[in-house]
Amino acid sequence: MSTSEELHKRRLAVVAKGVGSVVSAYVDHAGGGTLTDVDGREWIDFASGIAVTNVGNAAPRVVEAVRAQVERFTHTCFMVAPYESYVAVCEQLIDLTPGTFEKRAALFNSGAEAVENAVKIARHATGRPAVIVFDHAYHGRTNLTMALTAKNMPYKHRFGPFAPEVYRAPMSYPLRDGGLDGAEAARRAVDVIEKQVGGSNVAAVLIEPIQGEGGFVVPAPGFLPAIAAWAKANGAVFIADEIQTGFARTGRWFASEDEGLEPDLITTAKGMGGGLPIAGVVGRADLMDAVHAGGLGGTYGGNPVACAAALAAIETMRELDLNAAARRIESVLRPALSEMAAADPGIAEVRGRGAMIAIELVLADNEPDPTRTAAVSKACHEAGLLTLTCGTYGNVLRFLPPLVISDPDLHRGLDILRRALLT
Ligand code: PLZ
Repeated sequence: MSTSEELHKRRLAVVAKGVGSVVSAYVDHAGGGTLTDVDGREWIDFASGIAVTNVGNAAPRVVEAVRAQVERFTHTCFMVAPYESYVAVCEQLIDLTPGTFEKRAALFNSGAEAVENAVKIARHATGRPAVIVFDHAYHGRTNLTMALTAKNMPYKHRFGPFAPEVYRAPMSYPLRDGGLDGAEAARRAVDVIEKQVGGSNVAAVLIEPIQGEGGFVVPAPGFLPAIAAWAKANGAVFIADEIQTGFARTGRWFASEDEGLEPDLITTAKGMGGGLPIAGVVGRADLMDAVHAGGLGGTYGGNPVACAAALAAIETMRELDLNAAARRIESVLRPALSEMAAADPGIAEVRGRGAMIAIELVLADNEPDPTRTAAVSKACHEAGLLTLTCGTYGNVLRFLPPLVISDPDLHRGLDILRRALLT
């Protein structure tokens, strides 16, 4: 078998440079809270493939369901010849998302595709053009979702022109907005929307309840409900992008639940598929069903193998109570990180919820410290802990362990981080 070094050489000759990797160790197998590379080295996984393997890697139920499904049939295209598992995944989405109103769902392949479709649905249902997004938002890499995403490098640089009718409002970012409370931050955003766009032009307000790539930004309490109330009062569709926060990651099925939100539409992906590519849009039946037959779809959307994996992943989340597991992970991570922050003036904040926790690294006066962030992350990698960075300023270290990670692995990871912060 090839070593990581050999594989990396082969890769450099054939894989486009635009596709990066956080580490250059090549994976051989993975399970629970660890990855093992082809050189036999074990890594503690604080990344979950970017918040995907909530049920762990190669989760037994998922493996079995996928195996059984590929033996029956791999693909018929739901738009050609439908099958039960697609319907069953939609039933689960409707059951698990907040809101007791009548709902419908549709399945896609990726988060970006789900976001694109949520916007299509909102525009079609309202007959309006404008989409409101927020500072630091991340919604994907396709043309429309690049427009919706805030950060230029690496996501948008020289990839324009971007889709029109996308407007950006200020986010509630307690560490960096002068301490506005939720209501004040919402007023500031609404003022921008009303003055620069006009409420009656707005098809949708799209927001991550806790921002992911943008820096694990948790808006001040009251911000999200106020924005949702404004959308409702103005006939705009409130879309929660729960692609990163969804499926038990934050200790609830969806992060929207924490503030009692009932979004009109929710986009889901990542954790729902247990590692297989599947995404969904779920929400109000009147909006979803406004679109004419044939208006939504795609060759692979809700592929039967991915649907089987999703059903097995959801069953695993219920069976192992992974919402409780995410809260337990927070109860280990948060105090340990807070202790590190108390001893280290370079850690401005510990924030997040459940198993979606981050630290923001700064210099004096809260100036972002991306250099140290990259160095700490690299030191973690060298010691065998897989961590990710994020944030508009590249100065946030985020922790996204699989929800089935063991306590010893969590503590081993924290020990590595503690040492890395000293480098
Ligand atoms: N919305 C909130 O977090 C994906 C992207 C990593 P896709 N986040 C990881 C990268 O550098 O490409 C994401 C998200 C939120 C949408 C998406 C997009 O989901 O499945 O990557 O298309």
